[in-house]
Amino acid sequence: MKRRKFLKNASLSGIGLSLGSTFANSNYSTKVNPISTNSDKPSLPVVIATWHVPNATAKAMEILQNNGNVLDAVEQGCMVEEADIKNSTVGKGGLPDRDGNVTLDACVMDKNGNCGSVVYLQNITHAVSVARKVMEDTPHVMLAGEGAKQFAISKGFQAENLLTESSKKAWEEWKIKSEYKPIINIENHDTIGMLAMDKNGDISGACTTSGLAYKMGGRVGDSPIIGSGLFVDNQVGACVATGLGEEVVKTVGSFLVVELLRQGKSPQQACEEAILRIVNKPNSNYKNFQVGYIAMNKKGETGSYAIHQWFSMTKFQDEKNEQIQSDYFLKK
Ligand code: SD4
Repeated sequence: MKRRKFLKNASLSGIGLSLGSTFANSNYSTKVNPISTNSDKPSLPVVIATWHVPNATAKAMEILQNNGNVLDAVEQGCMVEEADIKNSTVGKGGLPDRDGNVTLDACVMDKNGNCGSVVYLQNITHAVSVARKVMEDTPHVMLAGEGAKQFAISKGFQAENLLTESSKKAWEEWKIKSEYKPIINIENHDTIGMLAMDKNGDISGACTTSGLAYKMGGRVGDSPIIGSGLFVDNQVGACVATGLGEEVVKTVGSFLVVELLRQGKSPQQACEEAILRIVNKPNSNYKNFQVGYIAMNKKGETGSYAIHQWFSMTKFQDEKNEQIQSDYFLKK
């Protein structure tokens, strides 16, 4: 089975840490994210997203090139992955918790600093769109569980079963041993976090995930937590995270990156410092988990950094929609 084969292929550190083996085993050419400099002024619009999601970035770019709204761009980009049942970490087809329930976390943040979020949402594929509705149509920032689901239904979202044949089979196989380890398992791509800047220089961001496979019932990760999984400050820049959410939450990662941008760090430097904040904690167990950040500053410069190899971002700019392998901390 694909997932099992993937785990078997895991080679990082010999500890079963599975990070983007697709990239490890493919002909994908290694291009480490360069540090942008002030001299080569990036052209706009620009879209970046965590992992290899060219269809998602293409959708977002299409909207921006047609002078669409930057929030529409990130929402609709993320919706591409939510609807893809082959993506086992987002929306329909996402791997369930240990009880077999698919529970989604998502958030959006716009150029005016408004935000909306849903946590522990069940039966609705487009969690990112529900998060946007929370932002736009309620006085709140965050809705959870049954309340979030009922709100979505009241807004016309269809309730459906998000557990596909294949995710059900994977869960049933997992149940045989029922071993939960805080491992980040990535097949083709993962949680999608997306940041975009339109041609006027305005930024929005979105993030959506089914969270960690076989998590405890009720578990919520970093992805829907404003400041942890995502933060946008249209004056300064934006950041979105992927990986072991608990570690991102403990360092309020995305907010940290944006504050480092505010201090004048480049997106690359800011992502690196936020990763160091995790690995330099006393007794950090960082060899056993992955965290990756992507960031963008107000000039449209971008950066990314992760703890382990094989994190990548997809970047669409200047007609080029390319996968850029991220630099990383743990070098042998
Ligand atoms: C979470 N950060 O729920 C998400 C999962 C993820 O790579 O990004 N996995 O913790």
